[in-house]
Amino acid sequence: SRIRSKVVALTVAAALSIAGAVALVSTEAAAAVGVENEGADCTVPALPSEGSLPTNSRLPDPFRKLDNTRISTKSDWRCRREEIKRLAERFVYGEKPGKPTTVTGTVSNTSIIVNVNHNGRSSSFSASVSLPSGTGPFPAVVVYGGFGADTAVIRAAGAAVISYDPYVVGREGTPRNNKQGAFYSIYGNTSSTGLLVAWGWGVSRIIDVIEQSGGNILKADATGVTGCSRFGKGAFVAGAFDQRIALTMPIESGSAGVPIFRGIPGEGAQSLSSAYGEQPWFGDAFGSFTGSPNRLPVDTHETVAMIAPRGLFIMDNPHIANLGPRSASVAALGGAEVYRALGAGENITYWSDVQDGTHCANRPEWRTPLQQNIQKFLLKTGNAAGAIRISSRAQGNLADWRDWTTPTLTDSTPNPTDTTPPSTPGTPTASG
Ligand code: MCU
Repeated sequence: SRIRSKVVALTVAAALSIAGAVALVSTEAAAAVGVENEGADCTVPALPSEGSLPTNSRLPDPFRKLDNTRISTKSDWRCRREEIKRLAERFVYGEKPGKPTTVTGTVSNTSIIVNVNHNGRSSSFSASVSLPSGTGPFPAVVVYGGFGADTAVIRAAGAAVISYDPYVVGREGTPRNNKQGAFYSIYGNTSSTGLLVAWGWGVSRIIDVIEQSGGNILKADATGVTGCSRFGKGAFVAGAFDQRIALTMPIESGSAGVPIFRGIPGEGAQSLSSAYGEQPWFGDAFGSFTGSPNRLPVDTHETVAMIAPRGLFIMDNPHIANLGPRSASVAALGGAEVYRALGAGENITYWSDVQDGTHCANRPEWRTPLQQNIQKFLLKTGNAAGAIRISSRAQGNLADWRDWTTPTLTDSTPNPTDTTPPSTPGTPTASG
């Protein structure tokens, strides 16, 4: 009987360790289930041709599908978002290719190395890592370039900082027909994709490497992105095009960033043709629209909406009209309607109520909301409500810009823990 109890004990121990191993495997699987683009499998009707686009001085209705019907459920949003993504790629930013055939690399306490192979071409780049104090694994914020973002507050809040040099992935100062950098080494120097998407592609490949790294140093499901000015444009677009990014934080992004394209001429912000010509930030196709933004079938309130329901903290400067802060507030208010319809109105913050007018200054007003956003979306320890704090110096009015209303989306997504059998079609229900 002593032997027997020992066998039982061993069996229990074995069963426990198998259960433990299974739990470990499924936890790892759960941490790696992030998908860059959840609507990749949606069937999208043919996009309108450039010549057929109507002129519309108001913001396009984010809830109206290409087939001209409006979505009615929250689960309809997934494929409507895909339509917006395709329109934004075709007419504004250029196409973001899917995950390359091979992505490998390493994560250490000090750096991330990314190696990409696709269609017989390869490229590599790296980014440096700076961990917060304490014990990992840590969430991380990818910080574009070296200015504007408050890296001390990010690390003090408990997230690592990944210092990312976007220029190694997409250089500035090149003509559109000879683009350079890791993205263009893979997809060609004449790719019509602009720098903002190329830079975002680099962030996506960093996340691929974090996912594959085993999660001992950095967590794969807790990545944020931020940057100021041209890197605010970049952070905004990166967050829109990768649904694994849990928190997007553009700072003072200006034209080609958050401000609605339709508002820029009236506000006197950097003109669209100036932004288009200054650097290949936009995709090449945007060149046909710099003088006629009213023909665009998408606007940036829908780039905001592509980020919904994920964390979004837009920081803006109301003191510099060149940055288009009024137009940026309209983009935030318009996009926030999609957040609200999805039941996630608390996940978006827009904050331009700041004193110092210096572009990309380190601002005390943003410290608390920055910390709260990191806690809520990256550490997952907080639940602070989002805030819309628009400076009275640069207050846009959404009502002037829309002719659509926000629908009440019914939630048709089945509750996975609900065991009641589905109702038979045609059977009347109590609610009628
Ligand atoms: C606001 O972002 C840009 C702006 O679009 C450019 O015209 C200017 O040259 O640079 C700004 C910037 O990136 O400043 C750091």
